Amino acid sequence: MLTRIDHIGIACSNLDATVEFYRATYGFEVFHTEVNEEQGVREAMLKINGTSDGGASYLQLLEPTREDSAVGKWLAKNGEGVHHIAFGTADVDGDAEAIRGKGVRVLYDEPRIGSMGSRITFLHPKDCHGVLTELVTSAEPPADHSSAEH
Ligand code: V0V
Ligand code: CO
Repeated sequence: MLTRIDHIGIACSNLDATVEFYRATYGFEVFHTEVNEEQGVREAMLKINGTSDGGASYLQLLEPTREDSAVGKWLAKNGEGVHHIAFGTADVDGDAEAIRGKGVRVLYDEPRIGSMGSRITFLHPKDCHGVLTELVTSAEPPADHSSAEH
Protein backbone atom coordinates (compact mmCIF):
# COMPACT_ATOMS: atom_id res chain seq x y z
CA MET A 1 0.00 0.00 0.00
CA LEU A 2 1.27 3.43 -0.91
CA THR A 3 1.19 5.42 2.33
CA ARG A 4 2.92 8.73 1.74
CA ILE A 5 4.73 11.04 -0.63
CA ASP A 6 8.35 10.00 -0.14
CA HIS A 7 9.77 12.73 -2.33
CA ILE A 8 9.37 15.02 -5.28
CA GLY A 9 12.33 14.80 -7.67
CA ILE A 10 13.45 18.11 -9.13
CA ALA A 11 15.95 18.25 -11.99
CA CYS A 12 18.50 21.05 -11.79
CA SER A 13 21.58 21.99 -13.76
CA ASN A 14 23.57 23.23 -10.74
CA LEU A 15 22.96 21.33 -7.51
CA ASP A 16 24.86 23.70 -5.25
CA ALA A 17 23.02 26.77 -6.56
CA THR A 18 19.66 25.02 -6.26
CA VAL A 19 20.39 23.85 -2.71
CA GLU A 20 21.28 27.43 -1.85
CA PHE A 21 17.99 28.69 -3.35
CA TYR A 22 15.95 26.29 -1.20
CA ARG A 23 17.99 27.24 1.89
CA ALA A 24 17.90 31.00 1.40
CA THR A 25 14.29 31.19 0.20
CA TYR A 26 12.51 28.64 2.41
CA GLY A 27 15.01 27.68 5.10
CA PHE A 28 15.20 23.99 4.00
CA GLU A 29 18.51 22.43 5.00
CA VAL A 30 20.28 19.53 3.30
CA PHE A 31 19.54 16.28 5.14
CA HIS A 32 21.65 13.97 2.98
CA THR A 33 23.64 14.05 -0.25
CA GLU A 34 24.96 11.24 -2.41
CA VAL A 35 26.02 10.28 -5.90
CA ASN A 36 24.14 7.39 -7.51
CA GLU A 37 26.28 6.31 -10.47
CA GLU A 38 23.77 3.75 -11.72
CA GLN A 39 21.10 6.46 -12.01
CA GLY A 40 23.59 9.11 -13.16
CA VAL A 41 22.67 11.67 -10.50
CA ARG A 42 24.22 13.76 -7.77
CA GLU A 43 21.43 14.48 -5.34
CA ALA A 44 20.50 16.39 -2.21
CA MET A 45 17.60 15.34 0.00
CA LEU A 46 15.84 18.18 1.85
CA LYS A 47 13.60 16.76 4.59
CA ILE A 48 10.19 18.40 4.70
CA ASN A 49 8.53 16.34 7.44
CA GLY A 50 8.62 12.98 9.21
CA THR A 51 5.68 10.57 8.96
CA SER A 52 4.23 7.93 11.27
CA ASP A 53 5.19 4.91 9.12
CA GLY A 54 8.92 5.28 9.72
CA GLY A 55 9.50 7.21 6.54
CA ALA A 56 9.57 10.90 5.76
CA SER A 57 8.90 13.34 2.95
CA TYR A 58 11.68 15.06 1.04
CA LEU A 59 12.49 17.23 -1.90
CA GLN A 60 15.09 15.42 -4.00
CA LEU A 61 17.25 17.83 -5.98
CA LEU A 62 18.93 16.03 -8.90
CA GLU A 63 21.90 17.14 -10.99
CA PRO A 64 22.92 14.78 -13.81
CA THR A 65 26.42 13.28 -13.72
CA ARG A 66 26.22 12.41 -17.43
CA GLU A 67 24.31 13.82 -20.39
CA ASP A 68 22.92 10.43 -21.40
CA SER A 69 21.33 9.77 -17.99
CA ALA A 70 17.56 9.99 -17.43
CA VAL A 71 17.87 13.39 -15.76
CA GLY A 72 20.48 14.62 -18.26
CA LYS A 73 18.24 13.79 -21.22
CA TRP A 74 15.21 15.29 -19.51
CA LEU A 75 17.04 18.54 -18.65
CA ALA A 76 18.29 18.96 -22.22
CA LYS A 77 14.72 18.65 -23.49
CA ASN A 78 12.74 20.48 -20.79
CA GLY A 79 15.09 22.58 -18.69
CA GLU A 80 14.93 22.62 -14.91
CA GLY A 81 11.75 21.53 -13.13
CA VAL A 82 9.78 18.74 -11.49
CA HIS A 83 11.05 15.42 -12.86
CA HIS A 84 9.18 12.75 -10.87
CA ILE A 85 7.07 12.01 -7.83
CA ALA A 86 7.79 9.14 -5.46
CA PHE A 87 5.27 7.29 -3.29
CA GLY A 88 6.43 5.53 -0.12
CA THR A 89 5.42 1.95 0.65
CA ALA A 90 6.53 -0.74 3.10
CA ASP A 91 6.51 -3.27 0.20
CA VAL A 92 7.90 -1.94 -3.08
CA ASP A 93 8.11 -5.47 -4.54
CA GLY A 94 4.47 -6.33 -3.86
CA ASP A 95 3.11 -2.96 -4.91
CA ALA A 96 5.16 -2.93 -8.13
CA GLU A 97 3.84 -6.39 -9.05
CA ALA A 98 0.26 -5.40 -8.29
CA ILE A 99 0.60 -2.26 -10.41
CA ARG A 100 2.27 -4.23 -13.22
CA GLY A 101 -0.76 -6.52 -13.13
CA LYS A 102 -2.96 -3.53 -13.90
CA GLY A 103 -1.11 -3.00 -17.18
CA VAL A 104 1.23 -0.18 -16.13
CA ARG A 105 4.83 -0.61 -17.30
CA VAL A 106 7.20 -1.04 -14.33
CA LEU A 107 10.67 -0.14 -15.59
CA TYR A 108 12.73 -2.63 -13.52
CA ASP A 109 12.27 -6.37 -13.02
CA GLU A 110 13.62 -5.98 -9.48
CA PRO A 111 13.81 -2.78 -7.41
CA ARG A 112 17.20 -1.03 -7.47
CA ILE A 113 19.12 0.95 -4.86
CA GLY A 114 17.93 4.51 -4.29
CA SER A 115 18.69 7.35 -1.95
CA MET A 116 19.82 6.50 1.59
CA GLY A 117 19.80 2.75 0.93
CA SER A 118 16.15 2.68 -0.14
CA ARG A 119 14.78 0.24 -2.74
CA ILE A 120 13.15 1.92 -5.73
CA THR A 121 11.41 1.28 -9.00
CA PHE A 122 9.75 3.50 -11.61
CA LEU A 123 6.49 3.44 -13.58
CA HIS A 124 6.57 4.64 -17.17
CA PRO A 125 5.28 8.24 -17.44
CA LYS A 126 3.32 7.40 -20.59
CA ASP A 127 1.22 4.93 -18.54
CA CYS A 128 0.74 7.45 -15.69
CA HIS A 129 -0.82 10.44 -17.44
CA GLY A 130 2.55 12.06 -18.08
CA VAL A 131 4.03 11.70 -14.59
CA LEU A 132 7.21 9.67 -14.05
CA THR A 133 6.27 7.84 -10.84
CA GLU A 134 8.68 6.15 -8.42
CA LEU A 135 7.88 3.66 -5.67
CA VAL A 136 10.18 3.65 -2.62
CA THR A 137 10.71 1.46 0.40
CA SER A 138 13.00 3.26 2.80
CA ALA A 139 15.92 1.50 4.44
CA GLU A 140 15.11 0.44 8.01
CA PRO A 141 16.52 2.13 9.91
CA PRO A 142 17.42 4.97 7.52
CA ALA A 143 20.99 4.26 6.47
CA ASP A 144 22.99 7.45 6.67
CA HIS A 145 21.83 10.84 7.72
CA SER A 146 25.15 12.59 7.33
CA SER A 147 25.77 15.08 4.57
CA ALA A 148 28.96 13.38 3.42
CA GLU A 149 29.13 12.43 -0.26
CA HIS A 150 29.98 8.82 -0.87
C1 V0V B 1 10.65 11.22 -20.20
N1 V0V B 1 9.36 11.49 -20.44
C2 V0V B 1 8.81 11.98 -19.34
C3 V0V B 1 9.86 12.03 -18.38
N2 V0V B 1 10.98 11.53 -18.95
N3 V0V B 1 7.57 12.39 -19.06
C4 V0V B 1 7.34 12.86 -17.83
N4 V0V B 1 8.30 12.94 -16.87
C5 V0V B 1 9.55 12.54 -17.11
N5 V0V B 1 10.49 12.62 -16.16
C6 V0V B 1 8.65 11.30 -21.71
C7 V0V B 1 9.34 12.04 -22.84
O1 V0V B 1 8.90 13.38 -22.92
C8 V0V B 1 8.96 11.24 -24.05
O2 V0V B 1 7.67 11.59 -24.46
C9 V0V B 1 8.89 9.82 -23.51
O3 V0V B 1 8.69 9.93 -22.09
C10 V0V B 1 10.19 9.05 -23.75
O4 V0V B 1 11.23 9.85 -23.23
P1 V0V B 1 12.72 9.93 -23.79
O5 V0V B 1 13.18 11.32 -23.63
O6 V0V B 1 12.79 9.28 -25.15
O7 V0V B 1 13.52 9.09 -22.74
P2 V0V B 1 13.64 7.54 -22.50
O8 V0V B 1 12.48 6.81 -23.07
O9 V0V B 1 15.01 7.10 -22.89
O10 V0V B 1 13.55 7.53 -20.91
C11 V0V B 1 12.40 7.88 -20.21
C12 V0V B 1 12.36 6.98 -18.95
C13 V0V B 1 13.68 7.22 -18.19
C14 V0V B 1 11.14 7.42 -18.12
C15 V0V B 1 12.20 5.52 -19.37
O11 V0V B 1 13.78 8.59 -17.85
C16 V0V B 1 13.84 6.39 -16.97
O12 V0V B 1 14.23 5.20 -17.05
N6 V0V B 1 13.57 6.94 -15.76
C17 V0V B 1 13.70 6.20 -14.52
C18 V0V B 1 15.04 6.46 -13.87
C19 V0V B 1 15.24 7.90 -13.46
O13 V0V B 1 14.47 8.78 -13.85
N7 V0V B 1 16.36 8.15 -12.69
C20 V0V B 1 16.68 9.49 -12.22
C21 V0V B 1 16.19 9.73 -10.86
P3 V0V B 1 7.34 12.00 -25.98
O14 V0V B 1 8.28 13.12 -26.31
O15 V0V B 1 7.64 10.73 -26.75
O16 V0V B 1 5.90 12.36 -25.97
S1 V0V B 1 17.10 8.74 -9.71
C22 V0V B 1 16.17 8.74 -8.25
O17 V0V B 1 15.01 9.28 -8.27
C23 V0V B 1 16.75 8.17 -7.11
C24 V0V B 1 18.13 7.63 -7.10
C25 V0V B 1 15.96 8.06 -5.86
O18 V0V B 1 14.85 8.55 -5.78
O19 V0V B 1 16.47 7.45 -4.88
CO1 CO C 1 13.63 9.83 -6.84
